[in-house]
Amino acid sequence: APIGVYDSGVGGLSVLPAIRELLPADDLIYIADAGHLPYGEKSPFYVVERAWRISDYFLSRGVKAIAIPCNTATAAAAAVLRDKHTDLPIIGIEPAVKPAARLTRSGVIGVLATTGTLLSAKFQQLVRREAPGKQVLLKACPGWVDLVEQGASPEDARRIVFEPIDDLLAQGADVLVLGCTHFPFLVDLVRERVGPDFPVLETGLPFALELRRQLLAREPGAAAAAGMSSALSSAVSPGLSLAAASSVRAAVTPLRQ
Ligand code: DGN
Repeated sequence: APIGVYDSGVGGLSVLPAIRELLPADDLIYIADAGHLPYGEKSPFYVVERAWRISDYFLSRGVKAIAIPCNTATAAAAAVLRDKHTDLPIIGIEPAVKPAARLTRSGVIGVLATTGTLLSAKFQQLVRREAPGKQVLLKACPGWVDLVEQGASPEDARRIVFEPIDDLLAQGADVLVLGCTHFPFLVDLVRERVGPDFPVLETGLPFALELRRQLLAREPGAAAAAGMSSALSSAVSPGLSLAAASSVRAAVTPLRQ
């Protein structure tokens, strides 16, 4: 059976290399819900409604798991989906706040994500639980999602990416968390500003590890291989760029229903 994967557009494709590497033999159905973009600026109810509709479609295709490489949809809808589909592994993604709290020396962490993620109760609990005593600066970057989905001139792209980063650096952040799966496509521009050694974190790899762990746990006799930690974090996967986003966009058919 295939694995159902969805995001509000191409963002989830930034996590695909990690899924492919860990589960090379699995079939994936990817839905880029671009007709309903951007989730990040919609109400949680809207995002839950989309999750219901998309999960029903996945069930009609007989999926064995639903993977949600979208921080916004995870925050709004993963728990609701788990209640609705109790037999199905539902794997969500969340910003790398925990590894950031371990890495920071200044005690100031910059989190870039969507408005929906940053306002969610789930994210606020994550910060309270994993970064006590740290200063967590929040930057909603709807312009970054648009940039990945639509592209922009090089000057505009730089301005859109540099502005929030400069602000976070000026306030003392020494770690950046890319808390939206669209953002790893902008890593070249982020690196242009912060340099090669500055910690820039995302959670594609731990997400893929957790997906594999849950699938293996369901196969009799395979549980031993499943003991990977979901707390790992990673630097951004190589090979992602704005140009890569535009070529995957061309290959994706948006769901319009
Ligand atoms: N890629 C999604 C996320 O990780 O939050 C959100 C994109 C959007 O629709 N704003």
